[in-house]
Amino acid sequence: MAPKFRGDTEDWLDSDQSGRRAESSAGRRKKTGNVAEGLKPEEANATVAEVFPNQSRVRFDGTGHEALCRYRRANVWGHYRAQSEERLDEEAREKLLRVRERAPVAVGDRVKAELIGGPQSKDGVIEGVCRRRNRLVRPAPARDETILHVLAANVDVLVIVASVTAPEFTPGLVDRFLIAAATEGIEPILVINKIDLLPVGAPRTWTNYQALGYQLIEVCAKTGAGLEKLQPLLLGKTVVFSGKSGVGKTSVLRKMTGMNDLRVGEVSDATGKGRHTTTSALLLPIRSEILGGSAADRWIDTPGIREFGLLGVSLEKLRSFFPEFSGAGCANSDCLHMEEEGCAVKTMSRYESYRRIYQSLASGEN
Ligand SMILES: Nc1nc2c(ncn2[C@@H]2O[C@H](COP(=O)(O)OP(=O)(O)OP(=O)(O)O)[C@@H](O)[C@H]2O)c(=O)[nH]1
Ligand SMILES: [Mg+2]
Ligand SMILES: [Zn+2]
Repeated sequence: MAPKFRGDTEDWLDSDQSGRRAESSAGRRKKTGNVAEGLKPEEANATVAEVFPNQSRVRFDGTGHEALCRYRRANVWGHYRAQSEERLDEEAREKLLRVRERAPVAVGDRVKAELIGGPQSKDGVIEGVCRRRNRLVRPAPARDETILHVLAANVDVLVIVASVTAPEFTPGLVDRFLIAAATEGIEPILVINKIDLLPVGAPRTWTNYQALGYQLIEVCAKTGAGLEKLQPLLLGKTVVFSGKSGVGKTSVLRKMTGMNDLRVGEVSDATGKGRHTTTSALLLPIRSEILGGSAADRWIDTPGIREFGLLGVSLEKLRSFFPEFSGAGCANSDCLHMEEEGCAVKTMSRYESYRRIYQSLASGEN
């Protein structure tokens, strides 16, 4: 098994490339310019299925053959930072030029790969990467700088998984995911799992999302209840499952695909400490017959996260991600809903979430 990321951003660089780290950022920027365009979509022949420090596992179109690939550095180096940034405002773009992605590709990236040594070979080289349609990205705190952690690229649907209990439902992470999805043009679906653990008559604190117009589905991965509503929304699409650890992302995927070899968080050893949870984003190897012959082969499981920092969201823009606020009738249309007198938003259901995100953005924490 390939080694895991140690949090070192440029694990994937060979020594020649590492030498360039010393260059001024301006010099580096210039170097990235000429390869940032990437491949044309029709030049790609594979999708990145899993990313390791110095290589990635890719899955070839058509055959489904997989190979562990290193990077053709001249083509891949420098490409990775310049993607989907035109969507961001200038301040955010400037900031992005100063941070780097953890790896040159992400799960879901479309690439051109070549096998080394015959069609059955398990080794290859990534020759180039297509420009991304979008990406689900968060700043990941590293030693003394911020690096970007791209959870997945070229995503149609983000399934935000939360659970009734263990861990308990909290709106903070949900709202951050909703903002990230809106920023990148990804359709969000909120899935509340472990509905079997909801005591009779207990309040459903998540129903306000439905009232706000978000797609919300209550499910039970244990029995499969509710999954018949979820599955049709995901067929033929690139879907990322994200949420806190333990909410049941892998369990839901397992139940929907019948892939029982996917690892879920069961306590497995004698001391009760060993948990087999998802450790890296993974494009599931869904065989077409599993889902009735559809092309739904791009479902991505991700490891649980505790925090999701936002990129490219200014304080002024933040309120636009809470569209219900605009109908609240604040006296002042420029109201940021923080210190203003007569603000009408402060009693609304997502206000607390808004205030927290505003404060963390204002303090530079994303
Ligand atoms: N009661 C109940 N337990 C569930 C349900 N779905 C999942 N679980 C349990 O919740 C635990 C965590 O499930 P996972 O599927 O590993 O959760 P995950 O979100 O993939 O976690 P990470 O991989 O760590 O991010 C396991 O013990 C599951 O058996 C459910 O619908 N009901
Ligand atoms: Mg998991
Ligand atoms: Zn206000």
